Parts: sequence; structure tokens; C-alpha cells
Amino acid sequence: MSGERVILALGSNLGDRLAHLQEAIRRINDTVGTVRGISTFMETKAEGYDGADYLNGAVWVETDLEPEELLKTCKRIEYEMGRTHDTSETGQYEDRVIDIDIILYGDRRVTTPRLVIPHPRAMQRDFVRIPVEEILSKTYESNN
Ligand code: PH2
Ligand code: MG
Ligand code: MG
Repeated sequence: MSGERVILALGSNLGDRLAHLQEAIRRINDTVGTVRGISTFMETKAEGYDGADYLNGAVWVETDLEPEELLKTCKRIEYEMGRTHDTSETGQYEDRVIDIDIILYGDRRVTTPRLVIPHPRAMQRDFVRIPVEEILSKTYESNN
């Protein structure tokens, strides 16, 4: 493996959620790097606000993008797929066609004004932890 192993969490709770996750993965494979693993998708209740139910999952991607460039690329996919608001702008959760969050970037710790990796609260949320653990167990198997 030449690139870094990145784990992204995906979520959608508007429209055809499954199609949105699949479209996001296709775009990630085109622009971020080769998608090496995809978790099972799980249906979850909106956490932290009164929103529609989500379909959540996670992917393992091999990327040559540096973290800031990776963030920009993920945001671009979100907006190209019709995402209208960013939580960091409004300070409030809203239903969304697609959310792509960077959970892990190799073994690196990154702290910039726009980006904290590993994602600080992610693994406390079942809708992130369960798919990510599934991916990590597969990553481990493929290395041994
Ligand atoms: N994302 C949020 C807020 N709440 N709830 C679920 N079930 N799944 C999510 O992906 C999610 C959420 C903010 O990103
Ligand atoms: Mg999120
Ligand atoms: Mg997000």
C-alpha cells in the first residue's frame, strides 16, 4: 500500500439514502483514492437533534491526499451532491443528502482550525463506531 489508510464515516438522511451513500463512494473512489473496504450500512435514529432516520456506514480509502486536501475534497463531494449547509457554519444539525467525516488518517494526529483527526467524538457514537470497527477488523485480517 503506497498511500495512507483513511477511514471516512458516511451518513445520509434525505431522499434515496442508499443511492446517496453509493454515489458518494463512487465519487470518493474517483477523487480521494481507491476504496479498499466498505462496511455494512445501518439504519439509525438521528442523534443530537429531531431529524429523519439515517443510513450510516464507513469506508476505508487509500489516499495520496494530505489531510487538508482530503477535507476539501470531501466537502466538494458533499456540495456537488447537493449538501446545502455545513454544521460548522450554522452550529446546528440539519437533515442532509450526504455527510462525509474524516475519522482516521493513518496513525496521524492532526489539529488545525478546520480539522481534528482522529475525529474527537466519533467513536462514542454507535453509528460511527460500529461501521468503523467492522472496517478495521477487515483491514486487520487483510494484513495478516
Ligand atoms: N450525524 C450527525 C448528527 N446526528 N445521527 C445519526 N444517526 N447519524 C449521523 O450520521 C448523524 C446523526 C452530525 O453529523
Ligand atoms: Mg457527521
Ligand atoms: Mg460532517
